[in-house]
Amino acid sequence: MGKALEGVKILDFTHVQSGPTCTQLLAWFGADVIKVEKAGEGDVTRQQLRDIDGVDSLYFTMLNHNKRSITLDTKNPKGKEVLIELIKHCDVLVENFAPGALDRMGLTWEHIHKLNPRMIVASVKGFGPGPYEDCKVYENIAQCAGGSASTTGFRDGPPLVTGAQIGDSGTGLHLALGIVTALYQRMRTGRGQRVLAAMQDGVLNLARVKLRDQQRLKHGPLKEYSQYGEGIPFGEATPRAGNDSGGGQPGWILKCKGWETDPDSYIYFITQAPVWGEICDLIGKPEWKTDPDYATPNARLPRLKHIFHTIEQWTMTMTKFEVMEKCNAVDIPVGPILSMKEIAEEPSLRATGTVVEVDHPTRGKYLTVGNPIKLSDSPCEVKRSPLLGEHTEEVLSKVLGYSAAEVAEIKGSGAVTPPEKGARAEAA
Ligand code: CAO
Repeated sequence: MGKALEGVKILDFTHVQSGPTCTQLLAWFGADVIKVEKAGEGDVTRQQLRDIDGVDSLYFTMLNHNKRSITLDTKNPKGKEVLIELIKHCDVLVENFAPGALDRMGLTWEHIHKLNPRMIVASVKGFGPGPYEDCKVYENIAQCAGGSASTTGFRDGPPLVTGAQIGDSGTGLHLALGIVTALYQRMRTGRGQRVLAAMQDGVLNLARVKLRDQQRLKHGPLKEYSQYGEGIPFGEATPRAGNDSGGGQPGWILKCKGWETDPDSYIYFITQAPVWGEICDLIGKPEWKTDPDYATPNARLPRLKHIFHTIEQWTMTMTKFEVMEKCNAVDIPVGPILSMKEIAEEPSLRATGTVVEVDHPTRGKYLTVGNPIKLSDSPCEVKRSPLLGEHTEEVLSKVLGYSAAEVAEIKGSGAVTPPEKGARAEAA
């Protein structure tokens, strides 16, 4: 069976997390992703947060599956020549350098467009055009500037960042959609275009419901926020909402049996209106079904704290999985708080390829997150990340068509470095 993006060649000039997330997805869909890394050093994450000495970090391996790696010093004249050849051969250039870095390499949009009018140039930047466009940005800066941090956490505490990498991986996802959209448009126009995904914009897109609430505030208090029931006035901006649900069905995180010793013995419980009767029966409060203080969603809004406290007395008598079983049996939406340990060991996630075990020549076996998007006609096999420069010769000769003498000349110029030992051993 073929792959959706078979035949698409990506010049992957990305590093750290945001860009590599995007190109990894494209590789999983079948694109040939050629990662260009600094000669001798490679993507900085190869060495960051290392758990095993001398071995590519999990940070790197988990973001760079199914790619080929070529080392190239783009500041060396011969290296620049090779880069230009890659631009001519590829369909998409993806980069997430600091603002201006690509221009400083002499690769302005105008120049790239002249070299290859079909090429799509896709960039992640911290901010879009405006006062901050020249700033370098990392994950948590984007979470703060995109409105997520100010609306995350508890009302009486400081703003909080989330564990989900919505600034980096979230923006990588946005960029990937931009790229396939531009490829689709290119089928009609024959022309490449620029694709920009700014991290601030990506986070704001994911925090869209909080901008919704900002505008609703003008018309009165946000009744589904628990501070309403507690009689605490709202300020001028969307407040932090603790574990309140961001939608129209109130929810909260409740303790389950064992919470005193297990930090993840909790469940998210949603009091969805259509199953209110079932909730009342389960928790032993059948009278709430007809009591005017509890019978309708509006009547319940000022009493949410008391309601969730009462439900919690029931959830605390069972494990989170027992609560889930009882609630799902009558269609009440609940979500167990799963630890990363539980997720790593969950057989159903292994069965679907969402959690995958991969073998690596220098690291051995490790777990990774596979492709979360499943296509029925484009199966995804997760292949280990490349060693630094593992495919340099292969790309020079097979993709760019350099002769053996030309490859030797490029190597002699210092534009590329020899592949890592492990890569040589594998190739032999
Ligand atoms: N050969 C030679 N030089 C190379 C090279 C190569 N193969 N690849 C990159 N370089 C050079 C660049 O030309 C640039 O040099 P100059 O500054 O002299 O022009 C330099 O390496 C480093 O690029 P950088 O500024 O992107 O790297 P940094 O570590 O200083 O900044 C980061 C990192 C992430 C803050 C910045 O890249 C950034 O803001 N990116 C955009 C937003 C983003 O993606 N942030 C998320 C990062 S986490 O996912």
